Amino acid sequence: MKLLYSPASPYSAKVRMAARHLGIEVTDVKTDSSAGSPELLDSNPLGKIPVLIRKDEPSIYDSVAIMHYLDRVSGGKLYPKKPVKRTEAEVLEALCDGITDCLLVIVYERRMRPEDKIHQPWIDRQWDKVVRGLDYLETHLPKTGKKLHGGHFALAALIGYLDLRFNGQWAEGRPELASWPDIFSKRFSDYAAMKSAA
Ligand SMILES: N[C@@H](CCC(=O)N[C@@H](CS)C(=O)NCC(=O)O)C(=O)O
Repeated sequence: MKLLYSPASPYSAKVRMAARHLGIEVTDVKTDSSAGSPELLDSNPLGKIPVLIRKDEPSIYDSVAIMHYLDRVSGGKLYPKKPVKRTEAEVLEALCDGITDCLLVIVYERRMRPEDKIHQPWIDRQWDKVVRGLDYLETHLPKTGKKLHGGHFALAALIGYLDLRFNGQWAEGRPELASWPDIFSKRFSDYAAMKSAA
């Protein structure tokens, strides 16, 4: 299987870490989503990464569908079995991915628009969501024992992206969240190498 990804992409980091954790072999193919390569557009009409390309079978996107596929391939090792715990893990992933969505909206607003067209109230609205989400996480961190699940990888991907693009803007006043990567790294030693990077 091939994974179209980019080193900075937080959703790519989430699925790459999950695949590594599960021991599922995936060949990473660096892909610039803004270049709109035929391989990307043929495998995902949305032109977004990550995309998992399988031999003679349809490609899989988005990152949540890839996570659920990895869960099935691994025989159910990526999400808890008990329904209540599973829902908790899925909602944690949704929250972390949702915060990441807001961060990307901010990054794209600044990157894609000419300076005089950047709409600060829109950025502020997204940042308010980020602040509420991070404050919630500060007091509702998941138990991080031996068994990692999709929610942990989404949280790790989010923090990696915050460090990459919003360094110095999120950790202050959130000591639990800021130190969570140390706990996570003890359970997943490849974190430093696999989180979002420039
Ligand atoms: N909901 C999607 C979001 C994927 C996404 O937005 N990926 C970004 C890179 S991190 C992308 O490909 N952006 C290019 C674009 O939107 O055209 C997922 O979870 O996979």
